[in-house]
Amino acid sequence: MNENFQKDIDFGLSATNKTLPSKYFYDKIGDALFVEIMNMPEYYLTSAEFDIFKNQHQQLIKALKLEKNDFFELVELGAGDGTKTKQLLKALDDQGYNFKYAPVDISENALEQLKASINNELPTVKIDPKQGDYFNVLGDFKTSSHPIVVLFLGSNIGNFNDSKAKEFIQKLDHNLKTGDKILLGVDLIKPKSIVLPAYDDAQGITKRFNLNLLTRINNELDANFDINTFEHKPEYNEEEGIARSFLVSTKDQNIAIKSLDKTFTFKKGEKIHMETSRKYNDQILNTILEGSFLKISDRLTDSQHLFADYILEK
Ligand code: AVJ
Repeated sequence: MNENFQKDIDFGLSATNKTLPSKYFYDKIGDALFVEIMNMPEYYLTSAEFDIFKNQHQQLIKALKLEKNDFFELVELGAGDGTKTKQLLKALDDQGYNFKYAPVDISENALEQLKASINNELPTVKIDPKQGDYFNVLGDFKTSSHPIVVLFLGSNIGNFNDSKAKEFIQKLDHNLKTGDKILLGVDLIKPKSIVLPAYDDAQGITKRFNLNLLTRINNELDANFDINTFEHKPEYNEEEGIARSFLVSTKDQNIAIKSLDKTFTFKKGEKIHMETSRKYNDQILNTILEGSFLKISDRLTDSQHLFADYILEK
């Protein structure tokens, strides 16, 4: 991990347009800041998707075309704390569906907490957590004879640019059988006046979330970023439907990263691209699905039409 981290940071800061991978936001502090983000009034994504899971679980179950007596597996990629999923699990369990829940997460700690909370709140739900990178565990599905439903919620796919999203969908497609499904949660394209505040909150939590990666580089790679010399600047391009977050250097400066034995030069006003958060509609999703055997079979949105959960069927 640390070797990849070091390589990725070096690669990103050496580029003409500096960039850092947002997947490295999530250390212990980053995880906690993301929980704060999900609770911010401006961050509508989490509550909108929760609204779907809370109020439309029956429609979800119907759209997934599940059979009561046939055993199936719900695999959740990047399960987190499972707040939304628990709504669905409870409904399935109450109605006597025969299934097991397999949350996949990189964080062993997150999985242990999730398992404990499921055992406590939904003791009759079978849970089989898998620790690892999404793709390491994907290989196991293909050989399974029972139907698989993959949950990939929270607009996590939004962090991929379109070619990475396509690659991800292709890999998923290769690991699924005919009839298997994906429940894909995405943020919908909408006006800037709604999207931008979600990444530029009044309390400055998202700013701390971005700056935390510089602190992480300081701590783990022995660097000397002064986080007070970087401003948080998110943008949203309404035509494209893409939000991007940047940190902007407020002065000319050199940053030394000792473990790389390198110095990086920043001009005043120079940006580091920190994160991409792509928003979707049917057309964009269909472009991503092109070349795979996956088709959109249904779509549920929250009462305000901010967020969508798509059902993709192979
Ligand atoms: C977890 C990737 C969906 O892009 O909206 C929240 C992460 N970044 N605020 C998103 C995030 C800044 C989030 N995703």
